[in-house]
Amino acid sequence: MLFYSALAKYCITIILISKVIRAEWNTKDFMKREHALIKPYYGSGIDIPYWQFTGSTIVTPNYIRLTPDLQSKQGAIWNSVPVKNRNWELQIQFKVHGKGKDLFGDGFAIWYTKDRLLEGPVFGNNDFFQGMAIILDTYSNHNGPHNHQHPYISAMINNGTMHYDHDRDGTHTQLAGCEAKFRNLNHESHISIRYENDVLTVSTDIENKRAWKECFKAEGVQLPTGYYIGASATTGDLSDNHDIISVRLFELDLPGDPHANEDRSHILPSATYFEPPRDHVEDPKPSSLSGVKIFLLMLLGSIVLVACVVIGIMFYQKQNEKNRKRFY
Ligand SMILES: *[C@@H]1O[C@H](CO)[C@@H](O)[C@H](O)[C@H]1NC(C)=O
Ligand SMILES: [Ca+2]
Repeated sequence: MLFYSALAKYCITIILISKVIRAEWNTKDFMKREHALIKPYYGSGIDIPYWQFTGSTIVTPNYIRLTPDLQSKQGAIWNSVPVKNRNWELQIQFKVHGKGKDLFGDGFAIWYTKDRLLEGPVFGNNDFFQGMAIILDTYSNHNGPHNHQHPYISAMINNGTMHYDHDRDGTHTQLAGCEAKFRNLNHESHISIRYENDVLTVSTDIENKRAWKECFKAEGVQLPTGYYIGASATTGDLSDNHDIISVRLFELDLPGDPHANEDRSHILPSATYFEPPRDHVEDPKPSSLSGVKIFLLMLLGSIVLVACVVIGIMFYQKQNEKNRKRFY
C-alpha cells in the first residue's frame, strides 16, 4: 500500500512538473460569432462582418496577412464589438514566416484595449495604450547580454502611462513571458489567452499537436470589460510575413461566480505581479533546487521499485520452494 501511494505521489509530481496542459479544444464554452474571424472570411460583399483592417493588411482565402515579408510595413485587424464578458479565452491561429534565416522581424502583438485602429510604434499599435498586449517578439533589439532567446512571448498590462521600450524588448514592463520557436514552421501555430477570475494564462500549441503548453500564468490581473480585441504587426529593416489564420473568443461559463454581476466596465487595467527587471547579466540556471528535488524523487522511486521487485522475486521463490516441498 505504502509503495502504491508513494508511486502515485511520484506520478502526480511528474505530471504537475510537466507543464503540458491537455485541454479539450472548443469545450462547452460558448464561441461568440461577433468576435470570431474564421474561414471563409468574407460574408456577402467586400466587408468582413465585425472586423476592420488598417495599413498593409490583406485578406486572402486562406489567411489574413498583417505584413508581407517586406521592409517598413505595418498592419492591423480590429474587432468592432467590445467584449462584454468578464471571463474569456481568446484563441488565435497564426503563422510567421519569411525568407530571412537569421535576420527577421519585428513580430506581432495581440491586443485587448480601450482604443482601436490607432497606428503607432508598438508592433503597429499606439504606445501608452490602455489594456493588455500579448507580444510575440521575433527580433531581439537588446544589444546587451540576454536572459532569453527570441522569438519571445510576453504580456504587458498598461493603464495608459507606461511606454513600451523596444530597446529593452519591453522586459522592464512585462508581467511574464516565455520563449517560443514559432517562426518558419511548416504548419500553423496556436496561442490561447485565457482571462479568468483575474488570472491571465497564456498557452501555446506551436507544434500543432492539439494540446496546450503553458507559457506563463499571472494572478492579480485586472482588466475592464468593454475593450476591443485586435492584432497588429510591423516590419522595419527586417521583415516577415505575419499571418493570422483565425481568431476565436470563448465566453467562459463560471457557474455560481460571486463576481458575475460586478460592474467591471470602469476599472483601470492593472497587475499586481511583475517579473523583476531582466537586466542582470547572469542567466538563471534551470537546474536549480527543484531539479535536484526531482532527481532525488526519481532516485527514491527507482530504489523503491527495485526493492519491491527484489522482495517480490524472493517471496515468489519462497512460495515456489514451499510448493515444491509440499509436492515432493
Ligand atoms: C498607472 O500605472 C503606473 C505603473 O504601474 C502606476 O504607477 C500608476 O499609479 C497607475 N495610475 C493609476 C491612476 O492607477
Ligand atoms: Ca524586439
